[in-house]
Formats: sequence, structure tokens, C-alpha cells
Amino acid sequence: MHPSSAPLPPTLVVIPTYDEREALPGTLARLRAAVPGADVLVVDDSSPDGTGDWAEDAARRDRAVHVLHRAGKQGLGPAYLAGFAWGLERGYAQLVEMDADASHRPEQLPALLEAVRRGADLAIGSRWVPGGAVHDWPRRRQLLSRGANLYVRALMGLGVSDATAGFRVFQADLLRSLIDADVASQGYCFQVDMTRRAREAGAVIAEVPIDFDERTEGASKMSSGIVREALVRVTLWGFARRTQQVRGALG
Ligand SMILES: Nc1nc2c(ncn2[C@@H]2O[C@H](COP(=O)(O)OP(=O)(O)OP(=O)(O)O)[C@@H](O)[C@H]2O)c(=O)[nH]1
Ligand SMILES: [Mg+2]
Repeated sequence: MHPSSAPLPPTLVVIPTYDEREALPGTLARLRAAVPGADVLVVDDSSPDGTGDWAEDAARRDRAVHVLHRAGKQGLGPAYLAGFAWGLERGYAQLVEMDADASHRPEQLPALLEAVRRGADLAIGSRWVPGGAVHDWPRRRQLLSRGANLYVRALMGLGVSDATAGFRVFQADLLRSLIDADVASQGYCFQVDMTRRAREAGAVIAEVPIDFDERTEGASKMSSGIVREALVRVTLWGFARRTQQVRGALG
């Protein structure tokens, strides 16, 4: 049977939003066209620009679309954790992480879902594997992302080329076992921590090459604080791992 004709297990795409009124409509339309069988949960942190209201209207028009409203901007990690809890409670078999800003092409989601169908517990849409690419990123951003991933690789040995990527599919059983109260909170850190937890759980991780597009609408929420948090956390995780290795070798 051709893979795309296999029935899709119950799938929930979680899209966190903060001030994405301009970008979300296009992303959602593309997603619904690319993977019509998947449900969508928009997790909006009371965006001042009315993204949450727009999502409510979209949910009224389309039964596959749902909205979770949260009070105030609380960061990417907490938004995803709330969205995952919502989806796990409702019995979805696989849960997807995707940005609202169209940096992740909805048309490439089927390739990630296919990797999970073939046995991966976690499929990561990767910019830094052969076939992956970043389009229209300033050199500074490319260096930051590449540098961060090299640093993570060197210190944490996750065996993943794009540990900070935010386009992913988790098998529900794996996801359930990974999330607890102290998953690291913010952008890069959240993705790295989830990757680390998946690796420690012995998960099968597949990296699928993707094209990452620079956002054309709305504004980035990346901040120096998020980068700093990631640097500190990755360094601490790396040293903890080294200490364990040395203890293992001595003991
Ligand atoms: N609910 C919620 N969503 C957020 C928050 N911060 C960022 N997001 C969303 O998370 C996704 C990724 O954020 P971006 O601003 O694109 O951050 P980024 O992709 O690391 O940075 P760029 O590449 O510069 O766009 C987008 O859909 C944002 O709207 C937050 O605090 N709460
Ligand atoms: Mg983005």
C-alpha cells in the first residue's frame, strides 16, 4: 500500500501562538489542506493582537480546530505542555509541534508522520541534516542555530543534528512518559530538554530533512534571555553527564 493511503492515526497538531494574527490564517489553511485528517489545537497566551479571537472564529467554522486560551505570555514550553496535556487526555495517538509563523512547511508534515509510521517514537524536522535547508535567514541567525547545535552535540552527545528544532511528531506513549513538572521552560531549552528526555528513555529518534523558511509575517519572539537560558542549561546538563561518566568509569 502507498504510505499516504494508510489511515492516519488520531493526530493533534499543537500550534502555540503569541501575536500571530497575521501569520496564523495562512499556516492553518495550508495545514488543513496538507493533512486534512489531523486535528489542530491553537494554544494562545492572550495575544494582544487578537490571535485568540481569530482562532475562536476558525474553530467555529471548522470542527477539527480547537483553541486553548491561557492568561498572559508564559513562554513556549508551558504552552506546549498545556497543549500536550489537552491532547493526551483526549486520546490522540500522535502529537505534533509546529510554529504558527509558517517557518515549518505544513506540506512537509506528511514526511514526519511517515517516519513515525515506520517506527520512530519521535520524528524531528531537521535543518542540519543532508537535504535540510534554511531559507532567507540572516547569517547571524544561521550561525547561532548551527553553533547552538554544535555546542549541544559536543556537550550532551544526543546524536541529533538539530536538537533545537521545533517541528516534531511525538508518539503519545513516549510523550506521556517524558513530561513532568520540571521540563525546562523556554524556546530552545524546551526542545533540547525534550530531546534529552527522549534519548534517555531509549526512544527511536528519526531526523527528517526539512526546508525552514524565515517568517514573512509578524515578529520573532526569540530573545537574548532565551539564548542565555539555553546556554546555561545546556552547559549544566553537559557537565552533569560528564560527571556521571567519570563516576561510572571510577566506580
Ligand atoms: N502560546 C505561546 N506561544 C509562543 C510564545 N512564545 C512564542 N510562541 C510561539 O511559538 C512559535 C515560535 O516562536 P517564534 O517567535 O517564531 O520563535 P522562533 O521560531 O524561535 O524565532 P524566529 O525564527 O525568529 O521566528 C510561534 O508560533 C510563536 O507565536 C509564548 O510565550 N506563548
Ligand atoms: Mg519562528
